[in-house]
Amino acid sequence: MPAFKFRGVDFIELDSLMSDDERLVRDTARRFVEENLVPIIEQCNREGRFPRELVSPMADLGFFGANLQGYGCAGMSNVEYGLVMQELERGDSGIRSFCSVQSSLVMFPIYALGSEEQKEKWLPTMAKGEKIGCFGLTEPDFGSNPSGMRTRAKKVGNEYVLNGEKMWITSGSIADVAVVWAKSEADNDRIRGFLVETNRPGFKASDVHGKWSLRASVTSGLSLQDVHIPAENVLPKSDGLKSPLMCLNQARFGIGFGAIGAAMSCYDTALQYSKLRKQFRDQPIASHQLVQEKLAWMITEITKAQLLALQVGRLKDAGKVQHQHISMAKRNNVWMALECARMARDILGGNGIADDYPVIRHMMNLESVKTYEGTHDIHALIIGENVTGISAF
Ligand code: TGC
Ligand code: FAD
Repeated sequence: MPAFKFRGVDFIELDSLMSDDERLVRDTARRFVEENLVPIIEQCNREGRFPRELVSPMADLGFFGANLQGYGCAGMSNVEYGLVMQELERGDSGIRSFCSVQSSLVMFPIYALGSEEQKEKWLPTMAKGEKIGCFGLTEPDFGSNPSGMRTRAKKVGNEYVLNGEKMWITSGSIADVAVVWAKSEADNDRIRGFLVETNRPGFKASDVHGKWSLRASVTSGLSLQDVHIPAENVLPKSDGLKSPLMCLNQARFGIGFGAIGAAMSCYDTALQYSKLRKQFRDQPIASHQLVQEKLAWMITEITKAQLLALQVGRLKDAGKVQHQHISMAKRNNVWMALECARMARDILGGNGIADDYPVIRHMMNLESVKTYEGTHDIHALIIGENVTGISAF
């Protein structure tokens, strides 16, 4: 069980900027995490086990495809969806990852780029958590630069035949369906999205072992060797690299909120610990100026991150968000959370490296979050390109 009970972090009455519905969604997700995830997460992390038993209860709360309308989805606003991500990541980045992939990287492309038949077939069962999805963009030789991908789709009669390798795929080996991005020979090698049922001959998922980060999340390599899929499995509205990037906007937005959750967990743990731990003249370490400076830095940066995420969410709900806004939220808030985790780890001293406290797990997880969905530096270049008009990739 956790050392301290989480008390929420709201320094400047941010709750007053939220509607009753938004607070209700946040508090419901918070209670779910407190009651269901927090009690088991350290053990899952030790065992390197994804807590699959939480999929159905998360579905019951409408977490999958939460900000999509119809097809059994909850129809939440983007801010509400972000707050769910924040609370899940307060529990563990790996569980938020699962939800990001299911919602933003599999259900969203089907919703935005799919045919009516594809939507009817997949969205209701995915919303219920009965089917699980994964998103295959990254390849062994193409991470930050997915446009170079080698995976290919060849049209043969009424089928496509897919060949290629994907790497670092969240939920790969537990997925029922993979959204695979491939160059389509029939479309002058334009990148298109394909729905590949994972039980098709020639499809193989092999888990990555030895991870020191996101241990409660499944990460796999995918191999596709002459995988035949019916022609109707192509996402009809997918066209070029902008299609997967559109999906990444949704997931990066969720991370912009999610990382705040991990930071809040680290800050609140460090604050409570610092008031109890005594060193020198029987005084709590919270009474030392250097410790206070760290706590002040953390609460200030968390507050700035909360404002940034909320405004980006408001823009998204108003249909005005630009992808560079989302890049700023992802980049800043993950960096901020990782710095908070490192400072909290420091404040906990030796206890900071043990899983009696959630801090070291968040710190290790956030190293992945800094890298996936566009690395910290790639997002700097996206913002840099936007403000200068010059691409520096
Ligand atoms: P570039 O020429 O700049 O763009 C190609 C086309 O896309 C358009 N575009 C976007 N559209 C929508 N949203 C965005 N964010 C967009 N960014 C660009 C662009 O206008 C262009 O459109 P058009 O009409 O001219 O074709 O492409 P580039 O090859 O130079 O690359 C740009 C770059 C580097 C920003 C992009 O490749 C990139 O974002 N790289 C990072 C890769 C990445 O984020 N991979 C993530 C993999 S999935 C993952 O990590 C899941 S983790 C899940 C979890 O567990 O939570
Ligand atoms: P590289 O692209 O090789 O980058 C290495 C370093 O070089 C980075 O510091 C980067 O910033 C820097 N760099 C690269 N290009 C430039 C440049 N032009 N200028 C300056 N610096 C540069 N992918 C999926 O498709 N689906 C998933 O579900 C998924 N889940 C993941 C889960 C985990 C746990 C992890 C770790 C990754 C996951 N990924 C997934 C892959 C992830 O998106 C990539 O790891 C990420 O995009 C970076 O690619 P890379 O690892 O190949 O690093």
